[in-house]
Amino acid sequence: MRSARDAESRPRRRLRALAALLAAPAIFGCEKLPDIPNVPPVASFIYTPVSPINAGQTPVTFNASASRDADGRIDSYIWNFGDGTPEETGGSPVATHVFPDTAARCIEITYTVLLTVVDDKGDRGSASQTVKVTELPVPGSVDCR
Ligand SMILES: [Ca+2]
Repeated sequence: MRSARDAESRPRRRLRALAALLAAPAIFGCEKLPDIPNVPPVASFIYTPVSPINAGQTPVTFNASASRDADGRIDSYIWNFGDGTPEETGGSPVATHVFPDTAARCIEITYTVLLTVVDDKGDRGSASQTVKVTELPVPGSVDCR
């Protein structure tokens, strides 16, 4: 008697399991969490010295340590010094740069330095600052007069 009942209920149990399986996507489909969007990094930097910066002479240290990524980390720092030199990419937040000595004399040239930081998800953030570079007088001459 017992075995007969078992035999009868087995297909019914299978049917119930199948129904649950088919219903599962409908029940859990709407509960599937959406992908959490990445928070892009925020770029920030300082540089020293600020003045005087002499063309072809003064090494300027740029420090992007204040850059942040709220939900991850910054993998690379891309520096565009705005003076025609190639972009510099590195994993360190600190870069040193000497602005080129151009043919110009006795003037101040303003360059725009652009920093782009890339986080561990490949998203980017940028910040820029202007840097004033002094073109010195012709070598040998005392001043610009
Ligand atoms: Ca991020």
